[in-house]
Amino acid sequence: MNNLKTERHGRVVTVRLHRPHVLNALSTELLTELLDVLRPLDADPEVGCFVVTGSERVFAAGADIKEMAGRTAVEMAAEDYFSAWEEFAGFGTPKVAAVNGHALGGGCELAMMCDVIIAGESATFGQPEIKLGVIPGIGGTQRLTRLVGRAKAMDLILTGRTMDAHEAERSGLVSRVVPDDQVLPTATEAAATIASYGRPALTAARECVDRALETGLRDGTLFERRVFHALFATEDQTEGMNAFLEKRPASFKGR
Ligand code: CO8
Repeated sequence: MNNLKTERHGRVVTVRLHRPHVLNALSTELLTELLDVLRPLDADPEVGCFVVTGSERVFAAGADIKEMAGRTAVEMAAEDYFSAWEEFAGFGTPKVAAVNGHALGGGCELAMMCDVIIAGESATFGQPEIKLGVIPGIGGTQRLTRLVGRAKAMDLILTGRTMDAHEAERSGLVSRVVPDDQVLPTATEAAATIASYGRPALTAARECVDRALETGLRDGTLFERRVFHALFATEDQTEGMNAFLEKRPASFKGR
């Protein structure tokens, strides 16, 4: 494990990207390690939430430019370069990004693959790939546009400029902006709260919210209603509602 540091506290697993000499550039090796570490944890019912973070200076400065620079189009296509990020995006475990410093290119795209983004006041976000003669390639043109809208996405992607944390929050990219030294504590607290709830309801909520980005209102609300109905087949629904009526904390079992 050269590129990551992992800690587990209760039901929360925190993964820290650790390639300081290249500002946490997202190499294939780092991605492979990330997936190898998180895959078994994603299948572990005792794990309720992941926190992904970087250092005080940088979340991640994008894909590893040195690794990519000499590649040909044929090689990129043959390897389906970076398709493996889809596995990270698709993990069933909720993910909170704790962002200090730069979240650029693939770093911004990694944050957008998380369900919640907590950013420090000094964090910066952007998709500067145009400056390298390419475009975002890990979902940036799609996720950024869905999150901040076409006008802002075009501005960021075509100019390659960065936005500060407050603009990112106003634009709908970031969930909360907090003082820099509060990023990890806030993200960890949010993750612990999320991890205390039942997985069936969390999965339902995540799928319904994400569905809103992909479907019309009529289909989306129907999907939501059917999923809502289905949750009444879970023990967690019975427990959650009974606990409320009995004025006690709920104890969810994820069933
Ligand atoms: N990849 C590799 N090395 C990097 C990267 C990177 N993305 N970013 C920084 N580094 C290295 C630098 O080369 C430098 O190394 P060295 O010390 O050996 O010269 C070291 O990290 C420190 O960087 P700087 O000296 O540049 O630090 P500064 O504080 O001056 O600047 C910045 C910080 C502004 C973050 C600057 O490093 C920068 O602009 N980095 C590149 C940001 C970028 O362009 N990111 C997008 C990359 S492309 C991408 O993510 C999408 C790819 C899509 C893939 C598609 C697949 C199908």
